[in-house]
Amino acid sequence: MDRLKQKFSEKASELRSEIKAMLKEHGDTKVDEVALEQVYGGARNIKMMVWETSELDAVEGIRFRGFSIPELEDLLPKAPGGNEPLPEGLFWLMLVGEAPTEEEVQWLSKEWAKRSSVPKHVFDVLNSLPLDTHPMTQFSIAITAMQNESVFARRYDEGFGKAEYWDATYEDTMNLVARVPQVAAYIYRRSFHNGQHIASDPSLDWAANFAHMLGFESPDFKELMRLYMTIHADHEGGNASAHTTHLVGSTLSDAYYSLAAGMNALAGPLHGLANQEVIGWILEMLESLGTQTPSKEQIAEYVNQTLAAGRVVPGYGHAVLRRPDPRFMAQRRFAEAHLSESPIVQVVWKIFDVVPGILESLGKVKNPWPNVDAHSGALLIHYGLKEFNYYTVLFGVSRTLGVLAALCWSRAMGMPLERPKSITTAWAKEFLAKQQVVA
Ligand code: CMX
Repeated sequence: MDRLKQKFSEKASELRSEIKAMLKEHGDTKVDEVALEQVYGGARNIKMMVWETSELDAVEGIRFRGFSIPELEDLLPKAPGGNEPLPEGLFWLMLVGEAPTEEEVQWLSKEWAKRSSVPKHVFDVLNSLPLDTHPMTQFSIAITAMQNESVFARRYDEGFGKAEYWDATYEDTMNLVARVPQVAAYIYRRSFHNGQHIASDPSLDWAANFAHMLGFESPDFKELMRLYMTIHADHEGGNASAHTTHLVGSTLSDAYYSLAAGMNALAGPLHGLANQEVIGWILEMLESLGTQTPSKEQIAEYVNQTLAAGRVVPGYGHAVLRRPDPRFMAQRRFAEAHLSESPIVQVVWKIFDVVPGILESLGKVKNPWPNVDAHSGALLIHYGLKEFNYYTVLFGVSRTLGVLAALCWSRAMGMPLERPKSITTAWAKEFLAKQQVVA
């Protein structure tokens, strides 16, 4: 058993016993009440699942195993000479709840490099798709195409027992995390660089190797990828990509099917696709205004036109957060350190000055502040990654870390099939009528 698996196994066995004892004593304790508007309103805020790897606070933002993003920036090991946390470190932290040492992170980089070979048929499947197939469609298909390699599915067919589910899921997770950068880079080079692919360099860390395979060699871009891959990885369990992965996984679909499903959820414009929408919207704005350096008044006018057309302002608002997203602020700090003079970054900062006031004045937007997607595109454009319909794949590569670490926990805890109750409107009316009779 490898060292991370061993550690995970020990932690999981401890927590399993704790949960068993807790449920035995307090299993019938109420932790929530549900109002009708929550049932009709996208299940906001209903506590109905367990997600060990991270927790979202509406005001403070995301905490990974209790650590905020600024804290992670201090806590997690960096690449030699680098300042940004290595995503390997975050994965380790999410999986076992302890920050790894430099040596453990190096071990993990090597372990993923060892497991990173993608079966040839996956590239054949990708090559059979029209070149203009959306990169997220290609990504989802490629993940599903790898499913024939699932250790979980094979061992399930062989008839293995429940107690071993987590072990096979760990193997699938490690293999998938190791492979998704290669798959994602292949999609990028085939779609936008005439199929001129770049071989992996296993001597690099996971994010730097991804940057290298995409075709970006500057040390700053590699640093950006380390930060990007860290901050997009997890956002507790209720967001659409995480929850979808969890739901599909709860049927004992393996990690490949579960991740592909989660990626299909990420591809929606109200979720991960917003990162492509943001930059598309900014570029449309600049073209429509006929300037690369719009004034705040011009931006405000364009925002009002967007709203008047019945569209949302992409990159702003959030179902849970009620302050500027710390993931936005982390990217802003990166931009201040590396590219504060970039014209497109300046535009993003001016939008940040203008949009919250306008959204607030509508009186209905619960969170007028920027989310993670408001900044990322400007950073990528600056470094030359301009094909913005690819951006959600970057988000997806990172999100793989969080949702699969969480799937390992769901398997280790023996989480059951997820099956909440739905109602009809007729049931709601009848229920309300009965309540009134009682009152
Ligand atoms: N622009 C315009 N209107 C907005 C808005 C925005 N950025 N954010 C919310 N609103 C509107 C909603 O559309 C809703 O309007 P209606 O009542 O007319 O339907 C109203 O304000 C209330 O919505 P809310 O409770 O504040 O927000 P929700 O929890 O329903 O939705 C989200 C959250 C993210 C879908 C929404 O803020 C949005 O559409 N934002 C733009 C898309 C975006 O950036 N998505 C990425 C989120 C991060 C991620 O998951 O990756």
